[in-house]
Amino acid sequence: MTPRTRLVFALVLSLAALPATAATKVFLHDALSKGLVPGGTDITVRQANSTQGSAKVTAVTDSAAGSISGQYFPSGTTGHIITKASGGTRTIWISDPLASGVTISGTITPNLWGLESAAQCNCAARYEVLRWDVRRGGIVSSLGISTDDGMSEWGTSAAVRNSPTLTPSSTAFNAGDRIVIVVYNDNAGNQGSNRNWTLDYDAGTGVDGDTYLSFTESLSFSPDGNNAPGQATTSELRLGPVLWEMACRALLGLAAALA
Ligand SMILES: [Ca+2]
Ligand SMILES: [Ca+2]
Repeated sequence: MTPRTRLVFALVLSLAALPATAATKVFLHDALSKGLVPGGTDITVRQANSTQGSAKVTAVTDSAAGSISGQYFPSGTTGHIITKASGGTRTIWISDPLASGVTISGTITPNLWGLESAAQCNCAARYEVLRWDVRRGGIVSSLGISTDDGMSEWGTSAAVRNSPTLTPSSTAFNAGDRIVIVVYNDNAGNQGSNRNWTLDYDAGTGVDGDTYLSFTESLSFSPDGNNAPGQATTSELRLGPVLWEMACRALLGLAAALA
């Protein structure tokens, strides 16, 4: 064996020794997240993690007539971000803090359960995945949003939708970062007015409401809690320049003494 062949052989062996990555289901729950997401109280932030739910709950979103596009976070346009109740508060999901750093780049597959109030609703959904940065204490980037008009219309009986999948922009998450999941209303054809559709979530395995996004990567989460960086108080902000000036003067004095 040449040294080069040995090197290739060793590389192949070391790659084979790496632990296999297992897909992770990130379930949507009804409980509110304990994490702080700046942006006011007009968006309810619910918990997401890899723990299976047990009892179905619902989020009901009113239809908006016509074609819906350009959904984005944190859109306040009626008929974009889904609501917990008809005409109610927008709701999104944020995961518990990631226990360790991970780069998310593999296919994200939805498993969303839902139904529409009437066939004339012509209602469907889109979803977006974003990164919440523990160092910044806020959402810093989007990994991508599922295709516009990409999901087939909900039926009037609850059923699951497993497409479209999302190919995320490869994004490095640090330990403590969180995965944000936003579900949007979308049209399937011309959305009819005065209808609504329901997302079922937080249920047990394989039943109506077993709603999650499946990530290619192996993800593990720390217990939830507010891990955002502390905010500087007004007095600290005022004291900052004074302390800086004192430090500069001390250094200048030291330099003068040493000269
Ligand atoms: Ca659309
Ligand atoms: Ca229809």
